[in-house]
Amino acid sequence: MKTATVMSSRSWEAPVDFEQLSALAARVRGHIVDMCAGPEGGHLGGSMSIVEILVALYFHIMRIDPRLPENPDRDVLILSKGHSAIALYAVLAERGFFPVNELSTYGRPGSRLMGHPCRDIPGVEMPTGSLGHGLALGAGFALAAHLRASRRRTFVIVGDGELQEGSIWEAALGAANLGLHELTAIVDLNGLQQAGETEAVCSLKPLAEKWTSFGWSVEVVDGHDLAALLPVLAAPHSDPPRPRVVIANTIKGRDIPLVAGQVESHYVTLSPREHARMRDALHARVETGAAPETPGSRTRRAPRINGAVTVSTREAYRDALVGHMKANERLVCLDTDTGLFRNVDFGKAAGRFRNIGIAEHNVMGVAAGLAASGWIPFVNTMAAFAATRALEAVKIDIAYNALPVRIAATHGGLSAGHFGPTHHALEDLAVMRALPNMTVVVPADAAQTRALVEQTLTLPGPVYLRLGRKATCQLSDAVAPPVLGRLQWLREGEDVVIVATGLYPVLAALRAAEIVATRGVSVAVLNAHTLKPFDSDTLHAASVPATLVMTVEEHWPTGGLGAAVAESLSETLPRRILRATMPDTFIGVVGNHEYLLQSCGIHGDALAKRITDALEAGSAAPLRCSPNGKPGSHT
Ligand SMILES: Cc1ncc(C[n+]2csc(CCOP(=O)(O)OP(=O)(O)O)c2C)c(N)n1
Ligand SMILES: [Mg+2]
Repeated sequence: MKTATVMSSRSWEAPVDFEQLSALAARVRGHIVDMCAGPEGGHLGGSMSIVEILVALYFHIMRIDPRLPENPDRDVLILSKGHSAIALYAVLAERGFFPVNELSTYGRPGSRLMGHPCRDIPGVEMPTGSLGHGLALGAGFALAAHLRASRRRTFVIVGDGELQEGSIWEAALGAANLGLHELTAIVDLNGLQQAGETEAVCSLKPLAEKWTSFGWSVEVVDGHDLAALLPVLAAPHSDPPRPRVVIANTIKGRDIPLVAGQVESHYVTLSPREHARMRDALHARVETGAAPETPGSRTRRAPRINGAVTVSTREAYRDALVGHMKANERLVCLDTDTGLFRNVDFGKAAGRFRNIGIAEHNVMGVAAGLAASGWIPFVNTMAAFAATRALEAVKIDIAYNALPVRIAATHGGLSAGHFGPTHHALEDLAVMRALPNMTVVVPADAAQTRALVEQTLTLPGPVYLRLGRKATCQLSDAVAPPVLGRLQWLREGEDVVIVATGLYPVLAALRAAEIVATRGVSVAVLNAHTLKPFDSDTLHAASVPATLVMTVEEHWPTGGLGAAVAESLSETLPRRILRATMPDTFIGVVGNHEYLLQSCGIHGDALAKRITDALEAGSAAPLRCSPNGKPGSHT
């Protein structure tokens, strides 16, 4: 096998062309700004802070060859702070892993460049985005090199806010104990996380001493100074051999006027004007391939949804909670650096809001302790992290003890859109339904969120509230308020019953009902805003005259709404059930929420086709209208 000899000839011993590296860094910054002007925007601040680190690694330090990405002796980089993916994409493209003009596809339907890195992208070693994973992954790559006596070096870039995750410190302890001296962690010490200053949220001080006490050798460096960075990163290992951490002082949003050093740089979607201003400011006169589309020129391949887009369920939750906290002194709000409550005025309830930091498992334990002491904690996190990373604490500390913790889980289902699979929550309903004492609620819109948050306030046990990300149209303008624990009738019908959960599945169900109604099939539509406890009474009443029941949800096939309906009907009223879910495969597609649902068949036309196909297949004669408007073969 060709190995080191065909690897990059670059090495620390080679002369450094600082001018070339600086020009590369400027080009990379230009690409980052361009990507933030795309339809979905991007994590600008944390990408700008690691530009020089990535340029130094990929263009001078790491032994890599884009033509041999699988070479077992290659050096490895894990971007543990995966939200800075656009910086990595820009550097990988410049380094030749894929064409530079592919960067203009970032975040768009059909692209492979999603909001967080995934393995389909040449040069990306491991998918990241859920913070706190990368150091353990890096330890694995380093251990692999140990086992085959390879010269491989492994680098892991972690955020300073990310250091609040307990898994980082388990990995740090473990790597030192394994003697992984070829492992280098680089802390992007930009002093900011999503919701504020890292020191204010959860102090890291004394940071160097912490790493030293975990058995690491520590170097502190200016993370934007290539002349300082290169020798530190190049040093093969410390003496005595230990894993090394490079604490790089950086500036979030570096070089970007108005937002440099500001928390506002965290995530931005640039208007064409802002984009032009930032490009000018960067003085980056570099060709980057296709120009980013302006918002007006986008084609949306989404289901047609009527109604003005107004407010998201997560904002409705936030506003409702703040109101309740002012009125009820037992309510506490625990945040995990979601940024949702940034600049919110809690008034006299201000002392009962705490940002615990990026520490989802920890926050569930804190919430359980508070609840056991008589408080009613609301925990804000993303659905993906609540249902998996924090699960053991949710199960053992909260659910088993039936404590009144409310888990407000944003970015439910596919609503994280182009952020990609690390941020999608498609198992959460199954997981939360499986836990004893848990109430599981999925409001379809803002008004339902307000109503259901209020109705859950007095529940003695825990509640899982699945929320979305972006503003949507509102269903409630046309329907009665929801009643916790009850299925909500949205449309009457007799031949088929569709039960849907979440706004887009509900809208798709209503559309499908309209379509098949034109063929004389009468369809009832029920909104399942409460999945547990499940309202078998209403389901059964609706299903008695029907021959077919369909469920529609943003979830894997197992354990969600389809399962709840099947469990309920199979006990006393067996019916044929069609489940519209995500396919039981990894969804590597890039696109916004609506596009992803469309590609998984959650839209009116696809559902209508499944219904008519099923009815035709189940009947002796093809589907035909009878005089009373019902299919003749289904009497
Ligand atoms: C487990 C997990 N929790 C929360 C988030 C949401 N999130 C994305 S970036 C971010 C802030 C990260 O701060 P830091 O590590 O300092 O990186 P920087 O923003 O400075 O690049 C948060 C909370 C996440 N991606 N993963
Ligand atoms: Mg930071």
